[in-house]
Amino acid sequence: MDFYGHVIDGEEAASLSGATFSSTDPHTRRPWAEAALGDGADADRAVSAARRAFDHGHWPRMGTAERGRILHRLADLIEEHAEDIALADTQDMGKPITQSQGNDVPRTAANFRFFADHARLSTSESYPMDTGHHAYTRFDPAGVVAAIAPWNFPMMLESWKVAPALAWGNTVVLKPAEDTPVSATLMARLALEAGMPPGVFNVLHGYGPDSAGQALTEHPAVDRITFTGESGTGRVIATAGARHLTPVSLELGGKGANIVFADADLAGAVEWSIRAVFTNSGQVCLAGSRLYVQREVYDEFLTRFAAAADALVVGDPRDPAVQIGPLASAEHHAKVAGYVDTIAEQGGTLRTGGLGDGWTIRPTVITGMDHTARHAREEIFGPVVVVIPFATEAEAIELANDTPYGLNAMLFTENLHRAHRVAAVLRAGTVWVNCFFVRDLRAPFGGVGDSGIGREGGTFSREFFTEPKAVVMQIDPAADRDRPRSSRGRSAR
Ligand code: TXE
Repeated sequence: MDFYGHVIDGEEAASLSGATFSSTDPHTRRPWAEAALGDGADADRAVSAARRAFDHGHWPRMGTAERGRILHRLADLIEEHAEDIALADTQDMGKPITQSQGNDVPRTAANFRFFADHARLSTSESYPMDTGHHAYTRFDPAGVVAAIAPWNFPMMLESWKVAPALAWGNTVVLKPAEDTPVSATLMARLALEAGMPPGVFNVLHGYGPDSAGQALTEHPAVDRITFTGESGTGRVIATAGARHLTPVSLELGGKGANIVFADADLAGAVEWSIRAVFTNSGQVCLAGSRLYVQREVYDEFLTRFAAAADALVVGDPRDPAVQIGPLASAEHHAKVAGYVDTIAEQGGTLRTGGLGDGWTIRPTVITGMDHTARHAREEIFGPVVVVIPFATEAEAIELANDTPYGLNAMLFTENLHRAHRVAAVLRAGTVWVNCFFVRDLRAPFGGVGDSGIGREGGTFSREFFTEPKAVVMQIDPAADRDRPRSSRGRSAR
């Protein structure tokens, strides 16, 4: 089995304790890679390296163009190694290879390119003052960023944190999820090859509680914590951040409402709804796993939707024909299987799907279930959807908003007025109209309620990963002198 170490201060390293853990391939259900198992001492080593690189190194002081060149080179290398990286994520967590290669790797490279350019081209506001002064804003890097990532889109979600943090001149310690350690080490190796100075981008492997993750979030030398994962874990991490008043950005779970109105283009609604719930075998925080369909088209939609779900190819995720792979781990499979086993108990009917071979769950469509049932309220994080009819627009909005989550929602309609009207009142960080998963990296991304705190993307990432600073400069001493003594130096605004 190949070994994947921490990457600290430009060196690939074993843990100080020598401990390791293995990653299991969910298709074969056998270990396929080994990684260093970090603890508090390793976290301290990684944070200290990042601290030194920030306090004394060249990276935070480099121009954005120079940093950008290195980040673009990294994006090129990621594309050159697309096959290996995609296979690593697929073997680590079972996602179909067409998705890791067709979506995750290109989006990872795009994230590095976008944030490199965004930092370089970004402007800052300046305020000419009537007092003969001029105020302007600087966006100085925040310092050491701890990035804690989940396993569902390993490298892609890691890059969504790492790319803006680095582009804005921070140094980073990334802790990938324990289910998916491999691509993080690959990314750090490529960063060094791209010319990133040692200590700027470090990778620390290990678990969360009482392990590397917890130690990282509690470390006093960390200046920002960015986390994607479960809402409960988000609460623990927010508490850890509070101890040192470290700002946190939390992208947490979701239970996306997907509303199909009777005036929708039904073929399009079926196609997008299939993607919305079965992409990545349903292991997506944005999954449209509550599907509300207007009564007039309910039967027709359901017939087409269930047939399309049934037609999805389940199997070995390395086979390019396969659309649904196994779930990421035995534990996660047990959780999702628990929901499948209790469909009848919760008043539902299994329209199609159910348990598959090994750790797979076949695309599962549930009907007849009340909106208040567990399956319709809790984040299942698997290929399981509850389909519920509704009568009016007002009812659809009420059902969609009746959730502690608020990451995203989808709606399908051909009525322009309705599209804007409903999008405006849905309580969610993102609303997709007649589409799903389409992202503009300049737009805010994040959730409300139990789905998180803060937004990232474009200037929203800049806000989080920098310390905006106001500089006020006297430009015209005469203008200040001419003002009454009592108001000198005070803003006219
Ligand atoms: O998440 P965790 P898990 C949801 C999904 C899934 C459930 C559990 O419903 O079934 O969460 O998945 C690190 N201090 N999502 O257990 O625990 C951990 O090591 C510091 C939604 O994988 O949140 C890993 O790197 N770090 C989600 C990361 O947190 C800690 C994506 C995520 O693990 C920590 C994934 C601690 N105390 C799961 N505890 C989404 N929003 O997309 C854990 N970690």
